Amino acid sequence: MRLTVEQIITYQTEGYLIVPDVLSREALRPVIEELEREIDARARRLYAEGKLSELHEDEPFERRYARLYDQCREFAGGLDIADYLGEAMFRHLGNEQLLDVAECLLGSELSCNPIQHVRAKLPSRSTSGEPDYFQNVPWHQDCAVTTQDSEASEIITFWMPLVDATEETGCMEIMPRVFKQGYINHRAEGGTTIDPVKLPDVEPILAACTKGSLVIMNKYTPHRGISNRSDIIRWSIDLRYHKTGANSGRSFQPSFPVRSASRPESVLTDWAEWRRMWQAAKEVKGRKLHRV
Ligand SMILES: O=C(O)CCC(=O)C(=O)O
Repeated sequence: MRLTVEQIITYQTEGYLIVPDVLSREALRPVIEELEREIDARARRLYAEGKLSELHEDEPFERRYARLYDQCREFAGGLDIADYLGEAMFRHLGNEQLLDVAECLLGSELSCNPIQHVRAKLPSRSTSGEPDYFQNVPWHQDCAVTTQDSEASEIITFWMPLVDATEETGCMEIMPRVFKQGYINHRAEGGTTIDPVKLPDVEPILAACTKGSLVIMNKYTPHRGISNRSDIIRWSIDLRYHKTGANSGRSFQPSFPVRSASRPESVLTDWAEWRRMWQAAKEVKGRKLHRV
């Protein structure tokens, strides 16, 4: 899928664009099945350790993780992209449909940025009283989670839900046009968040979209994830792309070419190599990931 000129102009003037139905259910299936296998393996491990009394094997992807978390808080964490480094997820980073869209905005020399997450936003009834700023992300600009030396880089966020993202399940809210102001000061309290004194007085839009759609954002676009009032998990993946050669904002983590018109042989297709790069990066502890 290519973006239309109108969509490109909307992105360039609003600082965000919602593109419906970029990925089919079939295209998302390998990533979902891989996550299901990870969840199952972890459930069996905790069950063997006597920390779970029920495996909830019949629960679907939209519910199982929450049922297991309800039984054992240890179930949380460890399911992010750089934690389990799965092959289906690696292939997803280079998905041709996503790259066709990215190429419309960034050109044909594209790298996958290492700021990449899978999020299981639990129903808020499961987490009451336990603030989790990875699940309920407060107002921020994505540039605040990059190092300052990447200021000149265009880093574009690709956010995609693995279930329908609605006001009830906890989609994102976005402040349109504010990206034109550039970086706004952030604070570290309550998650990396825009200084409340500096928060723009702009009516946000609700970025509701169906499974397989894409929310694209400029790195200066303020956004937040609203809470999940439904009884299913709001699964999503957020990726970022930049032009090959630009500073990624995380130079100590692996970026790699995913598309190149000039040097197609430079594209990384070796899953094992990607794993090796991440494992080496994770050995180095104590790096500052956010600007504040
Ligand atoms: O998934 C969410 O609810 C928020 C995600 C987010 O803020 C981001 O990807 O930068």
